[in-house]
Amino acid sequence: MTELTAPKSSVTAAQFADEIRNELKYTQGVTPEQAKPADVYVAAATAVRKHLMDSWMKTQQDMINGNTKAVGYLSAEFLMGKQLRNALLNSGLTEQFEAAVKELGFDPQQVTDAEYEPGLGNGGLGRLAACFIDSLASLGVPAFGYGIQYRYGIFRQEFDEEGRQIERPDYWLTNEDPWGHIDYERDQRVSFGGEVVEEDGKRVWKPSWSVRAIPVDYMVPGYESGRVNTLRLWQARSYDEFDLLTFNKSEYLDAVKPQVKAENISKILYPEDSTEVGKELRLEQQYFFASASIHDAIRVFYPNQDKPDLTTFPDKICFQLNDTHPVIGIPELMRILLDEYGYDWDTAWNITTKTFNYTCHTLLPEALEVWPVALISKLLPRHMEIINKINDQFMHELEEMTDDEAKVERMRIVTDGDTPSVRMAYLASYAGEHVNGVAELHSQLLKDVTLRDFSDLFPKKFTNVTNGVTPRRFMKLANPGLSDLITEGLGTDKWLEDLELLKNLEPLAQDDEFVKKFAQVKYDNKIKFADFAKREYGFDIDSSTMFDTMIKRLHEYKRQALKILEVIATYADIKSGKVKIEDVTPRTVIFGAKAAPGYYLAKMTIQLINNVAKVINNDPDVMGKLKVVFPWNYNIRVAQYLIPATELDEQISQAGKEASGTSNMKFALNGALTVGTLDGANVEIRERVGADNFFLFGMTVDEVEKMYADGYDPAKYYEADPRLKAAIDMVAKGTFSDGDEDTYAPLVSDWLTKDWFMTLADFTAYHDIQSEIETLYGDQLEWNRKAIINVANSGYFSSDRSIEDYLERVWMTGPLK
Ligand code: GLS
Repeated sequence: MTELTAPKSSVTAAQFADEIRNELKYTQGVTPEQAKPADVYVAAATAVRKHLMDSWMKTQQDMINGNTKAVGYLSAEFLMGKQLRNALLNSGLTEQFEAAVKELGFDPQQVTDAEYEPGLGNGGLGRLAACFIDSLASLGVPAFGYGIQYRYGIFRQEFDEEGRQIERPDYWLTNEDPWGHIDYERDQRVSFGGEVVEEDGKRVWKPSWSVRAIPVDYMVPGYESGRVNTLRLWQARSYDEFDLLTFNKSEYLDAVKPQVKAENISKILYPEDSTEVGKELRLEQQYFFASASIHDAIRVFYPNQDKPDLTTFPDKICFQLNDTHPVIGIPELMRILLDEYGYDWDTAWNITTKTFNYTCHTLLPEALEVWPVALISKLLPRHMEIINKINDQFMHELEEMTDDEAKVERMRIVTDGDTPSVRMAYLASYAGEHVNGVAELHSQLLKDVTLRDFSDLFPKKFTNVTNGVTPRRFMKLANPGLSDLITEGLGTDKWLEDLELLKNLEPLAQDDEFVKKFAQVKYDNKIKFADFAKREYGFDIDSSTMFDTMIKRLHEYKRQALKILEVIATYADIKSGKVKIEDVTPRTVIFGAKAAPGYYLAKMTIQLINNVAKVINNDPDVMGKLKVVFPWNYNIRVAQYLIPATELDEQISQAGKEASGTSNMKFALNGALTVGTLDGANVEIRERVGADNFFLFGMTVDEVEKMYADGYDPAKYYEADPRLKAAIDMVAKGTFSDGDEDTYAPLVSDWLTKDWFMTLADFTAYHDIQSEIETLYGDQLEWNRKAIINVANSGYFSSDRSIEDYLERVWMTGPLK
């Protein structure tokens, strides 16, 4: 239907087939006849990488020689997804790949399926980092992503017979990783422990152990920009592989202890999302990648210089702290400047405060990291001294600025008390040049509540950058049908670089022919998802039902419980005859969610959803009308099938808890309608697509606050709404646990006595909006018109726009000249 959107590479399909043959022979040592799809995948990936090599090297050269400040995006997570399709798209080799692989006798789908998806992130925060580095490269901005190459990513989720979540290790690196280039020559030493001593009037850190940080480089090709940036992920290795002395004493296991200790640092991604994990190893990880990355930036920008003039450092690069995880980089840069390069405190402070910016990604107080002073002192004693000095300086400044002693006390970076601790968000808010939230509402709440004292005293620091998503992966790759239709409708494919062009689709929402084509694309995507779900999970899904989807980490504040209680109540309505079966809009309710392994209620909710699915899906009374499916191990690949197929998107968190959300943007761009609360970026989506094209329900932030203040009693809501009561009673009485009343007792008790996120209080409103949804769904032309209006007005949510906002409001830099 359309021409290729990627730049045409001059390579022909036949040449590309030869390149693949060559790689098969010289890299894998197999003939095309012996090759498996996985071999062809590795060969194709290696070939694509070679195509990108010149641009990659040139981008690095231009960055070092040029006068454009670079961005270092420091993030503990990069949830990249599969790379091959994206690299092909951005290097203009998609068609050649398809033809070459077929010529070699393989199915392109099987070849791309052979790629194992790395799971180096938990959810939205890690995926955002991946979208941002795609946009930085696409806009031609010189940038590094800096993070950790975890040996094990987020756990692989399975469900057992009882529907419980089982966590299995994710051995992604035991498969070939053709994208990562390990660079032993550009390693860094990262040290820990020991003590600080006074030598010649100077504080000198004598660490007790060190690890070797080895960079693994991933190319990040921009879309149609000719630029290829770098994602540099650090791997921890030991300097002392082996202690021969211990070995010779026959203490074999002890002999490898130092190696194990060092390599543990990059072993595993903490499977937590928006929750505090106060683990020593986690602090080691944070320091490990922050320290290696800062040293690396100095190496890159001051090559072969013993005594570089680091007062120019903030002109070369600025670091974005993606949440509090890399904030230990602040005292680390201070230490490097003071101890390694001999700058005085004021000069070092001046450089440091011009270098860092901080993005906060949460509103949950427990997710703002706080490290005990004792732990930092043990692992990083010199850093603790520096943090104390920063705190003292800050307290002095505050005393000059305000007479409000209580406020000064509240703002301490290093707290007193039983367990003196360092508040990393406060350290970042003081030392960072800018602080931003990730959606309008979130940034406002940061200023009004979470970081209020800071915003009062340093109002200029605070800004907002609303999140975004890359249209390349989440539209072009995930939804080729819609992409082609958009290109046809707009008469150009430039929208992939300038997503606001989607606005021009709006008039087409009144063109019935276009609306029907749009509906057909959606239907095709539903069939594609149903096929995928059958193939991979064995689910039977009826593509003529409404696809109603909730995908996100399982967390109480996100309120999967609200959705499943509504499903149960609907089931009860049908069973009791209260609702006539012929009046029910057939729905397939689809969940995707991992729960943190230690999060008891979240895991119980997963179990409940699975067992509700079991009961409902096997009940002939509701067959064809209501179905629940829960594909396990939700990841980016599943998302790329599911989002384009979804008609109704659930964004139903308690108002004031979801910082932004980014799946809401992906859904709107792929033509789903949202049912949601006024939370995170939902607010901005609704503003843009229009109140008539968004199903709003539930309490606002102010109403929630008032209810907390007045005292919230969930039992009142249980008593007041018979549907809610019936649903909870079914759970309590064992309908979904073979009659056992204990299975979900903790969940039921939490709902009835605590319900911190007010699921029960919003239940009735949530149900009421469902009838509106069903009425509209009954008129498919109208429904799809509204879906098109959603697509047309969501161009703002491109991560290209987010990056442009960062360039203007935070980084003060731009594309390479
Ligand atoms: C998160 C927030 O919970 C999301 O609302 C947000 O969209 C995302 C990216 O800004 O960051 N914070 C977090 O710790 N995990 C997230 O997904």
